[in-house]
Amino acid sequence: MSAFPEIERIPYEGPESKNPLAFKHYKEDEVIAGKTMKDHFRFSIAYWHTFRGAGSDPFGPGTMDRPWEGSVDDVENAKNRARVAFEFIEKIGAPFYCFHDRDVAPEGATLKESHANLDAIVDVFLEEQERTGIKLLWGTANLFSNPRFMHGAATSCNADAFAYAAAQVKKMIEVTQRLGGENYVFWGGREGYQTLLNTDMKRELDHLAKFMHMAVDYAKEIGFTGQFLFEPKPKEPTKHQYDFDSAACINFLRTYGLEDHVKMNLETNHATLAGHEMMHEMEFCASQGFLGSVDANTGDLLLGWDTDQFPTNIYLTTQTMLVLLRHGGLAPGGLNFDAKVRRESFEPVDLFHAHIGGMDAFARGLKIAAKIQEEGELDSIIKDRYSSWDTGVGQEIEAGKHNLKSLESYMLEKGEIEPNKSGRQEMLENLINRYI
Ligand code: XLS
Ligand code: NI
Ligand code: NI
Repeated sequence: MSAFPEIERIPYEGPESKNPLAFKHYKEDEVIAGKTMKDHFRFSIAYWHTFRGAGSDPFGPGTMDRPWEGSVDDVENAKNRARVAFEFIEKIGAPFYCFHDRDVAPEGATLKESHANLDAIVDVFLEEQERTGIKLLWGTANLFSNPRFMHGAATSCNADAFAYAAAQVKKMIEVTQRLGGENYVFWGGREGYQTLLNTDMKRELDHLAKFMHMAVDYAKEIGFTGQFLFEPKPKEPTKHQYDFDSAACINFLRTYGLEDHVKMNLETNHATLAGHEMMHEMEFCASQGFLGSVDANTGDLLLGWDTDQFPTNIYLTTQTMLVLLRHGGLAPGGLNFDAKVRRESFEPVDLFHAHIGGMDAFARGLKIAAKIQEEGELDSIIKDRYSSWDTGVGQEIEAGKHNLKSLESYMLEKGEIEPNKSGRQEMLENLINRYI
């Protein structure tokens, strides 16, 4: 039985179409800058928002109308939901999906029961993956919802909470492997603190590193070859999350010898909460060799929390795609819509509008970024800006031929620096707008 009987697979109708249930720009097999759109984006649907998001907020309960949900949250209901999820992913035409263990199957009375519930749904996922060709971009474990994780999981003051979380991660790495998942994500959840008055920060950070090493070791032991990813977020739910931003995460990974095993999963709304533009986070990770995957969404600049909205801003998607084109893309990562419809958008069809909008916004961003890239104006301006490093003293410094003494002699003789050139920021902003 279909959950969306009135909706066909979303077609591409082109920029002139006024059909709200058609793509205007996303055409999966169109080749841009040497790759199909499907391969550029590797779009993924987030199970937790799209199939479990009820629309509750601190002021009221859920609002979502999801006619396929039964009245009890049991394994049968979860199996049915899994079929609905694949019908949706198929109709929207995304090649990937992502989930946390507890999104897909109800938690049992014991860990053993929870494992069994999860296995029952993974069986359905395997069938559906086989039937549709849809793949798992990444798996992860929910180590933050259950009250046992009130103090965190890997960074909890309670060693048993650490152990319980470890058991969940072991299971989810196995599940991710069974489903052929290409990545495994660690997002901090409650790994952080509310007050330093009760917190041994060093001990908590050491434990977090130990936890990640255990995961890396276990993956090796069972031959799981997916990429591990660490997802930065500065705050929420804790006041200070240890995975604050990519600079903090990369420092953590290097400090604890994890840098060869873990890359970053960057989320747009988390970047802005940390006071960065997404482009900053992406460029920084790329420059350090840590760009792994993207949780594509956007925040609301007037609201100071993680609103997880669908990306619709062409300027943002253009910037994102500029960085990705420059650095050769994301695979084995992808663009996962870690985004939810607003509480007021409670009908199932709203899920389609939201994802169509996000995919189209990225498709336009890609077309614009590819054009900018192809015509090369921006790149040549950047290259020219650093031209003093291509010859003379600049070239010599880069080649390691100088020290403070030799540079003093150089400057004493020369007396003053070559005149600076304008940064041309306004001209460059106009240039980008010309393409948009
Ligand atoms: C929450 C995070 C979460 C991760 C997966 O803010 O974005 O959804 O992506 O645990
Ligand atoms: Ni996320
Ligand atoms: Ni988020």
